[in-house]
Amino acid sequence: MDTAALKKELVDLVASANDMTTLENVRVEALGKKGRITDLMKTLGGMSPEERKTAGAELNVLKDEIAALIEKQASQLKAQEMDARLAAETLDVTLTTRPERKGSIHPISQAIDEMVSIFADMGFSIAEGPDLEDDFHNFTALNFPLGHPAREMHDTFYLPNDERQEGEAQKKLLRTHTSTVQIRHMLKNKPPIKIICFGRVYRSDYDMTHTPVFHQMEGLVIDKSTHMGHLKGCLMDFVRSYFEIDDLPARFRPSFFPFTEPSAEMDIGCTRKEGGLQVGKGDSWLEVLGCGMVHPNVIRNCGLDPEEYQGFAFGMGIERLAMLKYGIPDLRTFFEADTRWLSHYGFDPLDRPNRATK
Ligand code: 2NM
Repeated sequence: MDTAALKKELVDLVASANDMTTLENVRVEALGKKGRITDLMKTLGGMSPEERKTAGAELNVLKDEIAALIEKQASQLKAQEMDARLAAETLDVTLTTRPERKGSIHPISQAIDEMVSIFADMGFSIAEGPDLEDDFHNFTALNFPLGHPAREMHDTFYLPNDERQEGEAQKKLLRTHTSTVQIRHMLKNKPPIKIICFGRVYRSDYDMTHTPVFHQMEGLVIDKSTHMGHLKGCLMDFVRSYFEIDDLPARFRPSFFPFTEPSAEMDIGCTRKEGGLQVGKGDSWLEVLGCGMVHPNVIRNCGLDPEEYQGFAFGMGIERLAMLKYGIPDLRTFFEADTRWLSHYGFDPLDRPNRATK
């Protein structure tokens, strides 16, 4: 039995195993159930007691030596694998932003971020709802009676008729305003309610100042004694904060919406010269939003008692407010996804939404 030759052979095999799979194969070949050393162990039975003693001792030493070598080789291979992984997965956190990356925040997203920041500070939460709506949530619950001309005024996109539809209230449509979100919120939550919502709205209308899709922001406050003074204070604070002008003048003009009574439109001060427009104290007025005290019928339609609860709501077009703040002249460019427009009017992703500093 030439254990010296076998040892040399096995030591070379272990040393040349450059990955864990090969090393495991070497281990099986040397020490496995049918391995080289194991096979020799099995011959011990046929030996004389004298021979068996020396050969057995030699084989045991060889077995331990090879096992130790495999162990050592395995830990070296694991260390090598880890070094290679660490090298491959290195992340240089000192790298600056890459100039070839031209992504920017769309002005609509920027305006929404700024609005969220302002209303969050006033204690509002964000509510959400579906774009695909039904007649009940878009019109009926909002006090638009059946056959009311205001339904047609909205240039609604209706979905093709569906035989599963049971009646008018289930008629599917694309929401014409985000007030649907407030209706859903009131149906599911108890006052006090203090929410804002943002989203796409759809109206079949296309000209210089109208696109079939645009974005709205709406707010709703409902409690036992919420009144018009709260509405005025909240919206004054909002426009001054949003336009970052502490003494921005504002006025409320009577208006009409089916879902509010009384209803009003809010104007802010501005100056117009040579076709241009500047927001701030001036000789002219500019309409920025609609608002009012939620109609008792709407409160009742949402399962609340109008004798107990009342509140105010408001709504505005986000494109319009973004155009005014960021000096964007043409509404339709918002939807063209022109990369030159985006890099000109877009915002740095690393900017925080800017806020008026008091
Ligand atoms: C506006 C103007 C006035 C409004 C009303 C409601 C609801 F669901 F509470 F009745 N949500 N939004 C509202 C009121 C919207 O947009 C010009």
